[in-house]
Amino acid sequence: MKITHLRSRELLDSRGNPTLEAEMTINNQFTAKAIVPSGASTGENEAVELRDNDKNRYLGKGVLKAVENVNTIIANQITNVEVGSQRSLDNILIELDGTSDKRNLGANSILGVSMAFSRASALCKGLPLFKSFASNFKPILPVPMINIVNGGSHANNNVDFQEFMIFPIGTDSFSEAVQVGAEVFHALKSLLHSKGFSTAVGDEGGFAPNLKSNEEAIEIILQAISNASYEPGKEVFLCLDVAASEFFKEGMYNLSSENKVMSTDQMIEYLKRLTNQYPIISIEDGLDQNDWNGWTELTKQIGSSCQIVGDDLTVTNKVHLERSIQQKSMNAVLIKLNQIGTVTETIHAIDLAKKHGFGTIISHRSGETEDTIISDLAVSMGSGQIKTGSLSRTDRVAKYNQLLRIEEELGSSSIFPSYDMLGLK
Ligand code: 2PG
Ligand code: MG
Repeated sequence: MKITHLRSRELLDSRGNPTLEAEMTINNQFTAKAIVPSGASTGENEAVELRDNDKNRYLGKGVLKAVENVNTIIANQITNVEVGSQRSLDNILIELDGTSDKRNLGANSILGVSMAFSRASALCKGLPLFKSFASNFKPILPVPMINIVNGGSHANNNVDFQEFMIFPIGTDSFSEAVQVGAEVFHALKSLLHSKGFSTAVGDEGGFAPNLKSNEEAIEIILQAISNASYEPGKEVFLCLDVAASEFFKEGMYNLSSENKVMSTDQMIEYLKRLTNQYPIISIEDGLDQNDWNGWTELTKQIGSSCQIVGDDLTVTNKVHLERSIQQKSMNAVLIKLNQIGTVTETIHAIDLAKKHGFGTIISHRSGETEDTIISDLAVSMGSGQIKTGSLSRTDRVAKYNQLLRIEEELGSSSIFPSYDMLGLK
């Protein structure tokens, strides 16, 4: 495969911030584009997203330098070069950048090119994208973690936890899970409206009502599940992204909506009580990204009955993932392409996690676009789970729609995971 053309441009993401699109042609014939997402509650150890910091444009958030890096440095290096595989392309990009966190060229420049290559090379090989990432394909659709209430740094309300999600794992297919999710979403909207709460949505399309506490959010979601005629803990479970790094200050967890300032042990007790009281099947970033000992204790205390997911802790990076395996810090990992910056390193993180029996959840960022590569990646890698926001806002719904298309294409051969298959109890 010869890369015959590469160019990049500045577009906007779902928050109205600039982001980078790369467009690549292979063999003068197969052209594909890819757009890079962007996070808000980013982990300290994520690969570096290059921004212009020019206050005269887009409040300093322009990505023209990153675009320029693709159009010059990267294009000069890879245009008219034969590239055998995703891995060899990504190795070229990693070497060209030369830093461990991609701060030279920017993870956004590198990832845009890496993702565009995934698409163009799949076209070239005549493979659907959802069959093109893993060497041995199994037709597994992911169970969606559907965001329905937003808090933390994704919303302008008093709720401390960042994401409250529903997990329709007790359904028979991906399309049924989406249907159940949408019915609960609408039931929640009516319920919030009847209680006089705002039904405006946050960054990921979930509602962002001004609830008094995290538990009030859980209670109201459980009510919405029942109102939609489903049974919490049977068809539909709850997942949380606590995003605890966002409210960890000077060694303490500050839950301002609940007027609580807690130590690590108290935070673990609090999360444990929530999992005992409510049908919570998964907790992401329950503790701060540097509270490694706390994570090991949290996993020891509740990991046998609840999925403990690392996001800021592991940032899709093999080094941190290896540490979490050694220290038994968690039993599942969130996977975000732009945390590490190439498709190959993302695949390696998924493979490593799977090898050690960890769950894998492919994830969007809070700043998204119409790009749906994560849907294809989730199926191709057989991740079993995906987190891609709510069932509103086109940047989120686009991912669900892509998965519905893939499900249709796979037909009766498609598999929708059960609790056992995902190792959940
Ligand atoms: C997260 C993500 C996505 P952000 O914390 O898991 O939901 O948020 O992209 O802002 O880091
Ligand atoms: Mg998270």
